[in-house]
Amino acid sequence: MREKRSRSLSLEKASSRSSSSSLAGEDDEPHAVGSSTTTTHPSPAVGRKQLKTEPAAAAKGTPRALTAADLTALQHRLEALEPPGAHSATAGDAEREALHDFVSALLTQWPRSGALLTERIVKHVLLRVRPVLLSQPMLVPVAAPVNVCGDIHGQITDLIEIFKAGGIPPLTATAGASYLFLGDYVDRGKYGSEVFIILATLKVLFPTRMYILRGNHETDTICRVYGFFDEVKRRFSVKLFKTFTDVFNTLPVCALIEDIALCMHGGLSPELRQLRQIEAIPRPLVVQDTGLACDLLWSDPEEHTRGWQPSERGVSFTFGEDIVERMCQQLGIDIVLRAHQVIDNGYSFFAKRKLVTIFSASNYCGEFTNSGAMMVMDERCKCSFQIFKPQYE
Ligand SMILES: [Mn+2]
Repeated sequence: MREKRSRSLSLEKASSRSSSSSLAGEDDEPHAVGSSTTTTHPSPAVGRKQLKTEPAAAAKGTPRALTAADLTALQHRLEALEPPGAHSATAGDAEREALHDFVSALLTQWPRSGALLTERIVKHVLLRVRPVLLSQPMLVPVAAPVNVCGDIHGQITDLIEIFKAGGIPPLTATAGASYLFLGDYVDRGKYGSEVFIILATLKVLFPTRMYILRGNHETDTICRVYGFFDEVKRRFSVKLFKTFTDVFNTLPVCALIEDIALCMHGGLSPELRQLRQIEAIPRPLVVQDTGLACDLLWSDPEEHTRGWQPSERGVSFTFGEDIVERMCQQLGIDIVLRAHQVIDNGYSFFAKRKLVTIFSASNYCGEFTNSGAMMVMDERCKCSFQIFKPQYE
């Protein structure tokens, strides 16, 4: 049996604007999730705050706004990095500092910093992150506090807004929330390379503060249809696309937050009986058209249905509220957190708040008017939502 968990989960309906306002004045009535106790703690302010850490460059006294010369100097440092290999199994201090400045520049100086993303540095980050991903389990344990984000799909400005709101993970292992991304970093949007490389670099720098799950788009065959293959071929090379997919095949498919929240990109699977089955999925994994891993990446909840039904996607299944309730009980979890479906308000509840869908690409593909959302789970597992209104570029 699994250990009795010491934490319970509570959800708050809350939202904030893309301005610097906090939650004050919003609906801060706490709502219980499942059988857990409703807390009466005041809502934490999760409005747009300052970054929890300054970029490394700023900490060292250099100006925050990098000049063209600064960017060129950083590019030279990146180009000079020794390729990962037998002589550099893990990143040394100088390399970590260069990677930190690289990711800080991408997040704070975009789009000027886009030129830093050369084939050489992309390959470097991909070779570095793969062993980090493989060193952690396929069902990766995550501690609260944590910010949980859904689909990004190459929309780098949404990713930048997320980190502005939640802070860039600090170098220290103790302060600030971790991040968990639920997959679908690439395809559709223009900047899949930037989005994935930013997250992969943060994974290399903060392996226990940054978690990236696999989405159904982190797959060779899907990328060839929905844009990422063309993006990488046009901007870099077909060879580099293979390096990307070698990393995709090592991404974990599920996370478990504080033993109470099971997280994946798509949803549940009729084959899932015990969490151990997820841990046992071998890597590198080429996702098949059916089976447990396929369902975790592809399935959807469906209102007004019961049981498992064939999905209109042509892959995997939909599941009703009865399935969520039964599987929460069977697996010993309070809630399922997933992404995979565009939602007007960025998030939505299902099955009496036993399942939450989180979608983080606002104004998705320029075709939807949806907001993006990030779930903010504090150290007591109290949850609220940060909403990102579309910016209509
Ligand atoms: Mn998806």
